[in-house]
Amino acid sequence: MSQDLFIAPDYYQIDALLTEEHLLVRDAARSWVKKEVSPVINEHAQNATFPKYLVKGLAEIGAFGPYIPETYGGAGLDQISYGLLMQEIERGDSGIRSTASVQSSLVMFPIWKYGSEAQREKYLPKLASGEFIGCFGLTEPDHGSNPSGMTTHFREEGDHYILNGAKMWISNAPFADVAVVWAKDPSGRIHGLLVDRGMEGFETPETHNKWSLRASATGELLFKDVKIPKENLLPGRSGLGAPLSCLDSARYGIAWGAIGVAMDCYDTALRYAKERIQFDKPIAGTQLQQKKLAEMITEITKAQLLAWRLGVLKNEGKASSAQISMAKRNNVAMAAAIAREARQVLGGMGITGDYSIMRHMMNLESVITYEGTHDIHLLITGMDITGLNAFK
Ligand code: TGC
Ligand code: FAD
Repeated sequence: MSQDLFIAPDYYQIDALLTEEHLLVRDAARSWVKKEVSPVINEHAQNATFPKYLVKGLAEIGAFGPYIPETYGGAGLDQISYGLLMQEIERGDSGIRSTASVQSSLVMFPIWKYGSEAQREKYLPKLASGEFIGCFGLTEPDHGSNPSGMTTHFREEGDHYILNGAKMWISNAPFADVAVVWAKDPSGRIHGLLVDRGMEGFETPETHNKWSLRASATGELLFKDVKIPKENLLPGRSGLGAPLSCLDSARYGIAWGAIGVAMDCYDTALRYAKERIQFDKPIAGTQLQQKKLAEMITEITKAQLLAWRLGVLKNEGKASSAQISMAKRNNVAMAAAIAREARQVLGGMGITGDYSIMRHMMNLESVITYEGTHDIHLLITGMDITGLNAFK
């Protein structure tokens, strides 16, 4: 990939709304991405390999459990710092951000919120340091948007539970040390179980042949009569609301992450348009390219303000699930539209791995689908404003 010359746009001086701590956290992540992610990411995406050696650095910048208390190894930061971290990491690559958001919001968060003290002490410090990698198993082959229909189930047998079923499309699955798995008890109630790698009957085959999120490892979780010690059940909450509350946290992070992608695409397109000469002048001097660039910075600015305000509400404990859905949906669609326009600004060069845009564009096809599809988030907003459920 060509040298990472990224300069972050801040058209409405949003930096002035951030604290010194926010800026420190963000700038450290920004430098780390420039130094460690940008030089290697194209090769990993081309080869469909996850750069596992980046895990240590992710832990060092506080990307694993940013808002988990320091007593459990987390960074003890607020929600805006968490968002800024996701923004910077996703500016590098959505797949790397996936690893961080799964680890933080979908693995550490449920263990912290719904786990026993023994589970917190056993898992959280190792997850925070990157010694352990986790994954989150909700989606099944026949139940994606509708996880309440899941068929993965467990029953009691002596001092153990016996778990059977299958999960699909699971980020980090092929190498995760621990999986947070959502399964039904005999009464049909959903619970979270901690399934450790190496448990007999538990397999994690990798999913190949992806055109998107290629630098992230995706896999299945297969359970055949897996014996789960009773102390591995998350005791603090059951029902679908438990996994959905984890999704709220991850979706919030994605709302920020998508801004990182959009900023990267805009910045690349702006620089290219100023340098590329056609018809004896920079293409940035043409009205058509200015329209693209002006619309990009307008949409980025709107998304930045949405994310920042959501962060404030989240810090105050006032952000609703529906508000999070709106921001995830809007910001990912915004980034996808910008990636597509920015790719065109670069002409033929835009399709090469010398620039990040096409990789971002392909990654966003996953981001717009996972953590609730674009349609599902619209229906959540629709239900919130009308009080009427259009899912079923
Ligand atoms: P519904 O009847 O509406 O709700 C069931 C219970 O859950 C509560 N609830 C929530 N709680 C917390 N946070 C939320 N966002 C919640 N939404 C609903 C609700 O109050 C109710 O509680 P209770 O106590 O009354 O039982 O459930 P439903 O079956 O009608 O489904 C609603 C729907 C469609 C919105 C939900 O199923 C949904 O969000 N579907 C999308 C599935 C999804 O997002 N899957 C993501 C899988 S994980 C993933 O993609 C990780 S990718 C990670 C990466 O690599 O970055
Ligand atoms: P479906 O639910 O089958 O949806 C297909 C289409 O139908 C979509 O366009 C959808 O919007 C639409 N649709 C569905 N229901 C309705 C409705 N009621 N009204 C109108 N339209 C509707 N899951 C995990 O549990 N953990 C992970 O770590 C994880 N990582 C992922 C990584 C990647 C790369 C990908 C691609 C997915 C990942 N997922 C993960 C799964 C992801 O959350 C699901 O793909 C997503 O929730 C959609 O489910 P589905 O693919 O089964 O699509």
